[in-house]
Amino acid sequence: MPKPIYILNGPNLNLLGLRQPEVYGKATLEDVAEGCASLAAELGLTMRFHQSNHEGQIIDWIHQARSEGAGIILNPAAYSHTSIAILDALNAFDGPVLEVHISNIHRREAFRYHSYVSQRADGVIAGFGTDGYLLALRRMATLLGHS
Ligand code: CA2
Repeated sequence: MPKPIYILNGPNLNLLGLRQPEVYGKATLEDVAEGCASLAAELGLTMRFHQSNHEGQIIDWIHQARSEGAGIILNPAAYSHTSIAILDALNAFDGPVLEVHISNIHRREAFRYHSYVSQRADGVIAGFGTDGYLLALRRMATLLGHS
């Protein structure tokens, strides 16, 4: 059985589609999970899709992916800009890591310009709305030799 792609989402992304549609769009996180599941199946991949508002939980999923995951797609949300702990966890993971941001973090407040996670990411997608998750999955398939 091939290992799944871990698609991890950080704090407040459970509110996706419910508030600030002008920044993050109208799709809910459940819509994003469904879109990812159907594309993953098309690409011959399996996935585990998670969201947490807690840094330690995200780190625990990254640790789990060390033995159970083929790759990680991560929208760390605000932890992108603050979390050396998530960077350290990702540095202990051997497979591909892709970072996704729904909004273009470089066209927003200056405190969003820097992401600790980008130092480990094999690629970064920002400003493509929730399509960024699908683009990241396609790239993940290429990196894992599934396309
Ligand atoms: O653009 C992104 O995907 C972000 O990772 C989203 C984070 C933000 O802190 C990053 O700078 C960029 C915020 C996620 C909060 O999501 C919400 C969605 C709807 C309503 C309120 C928050």
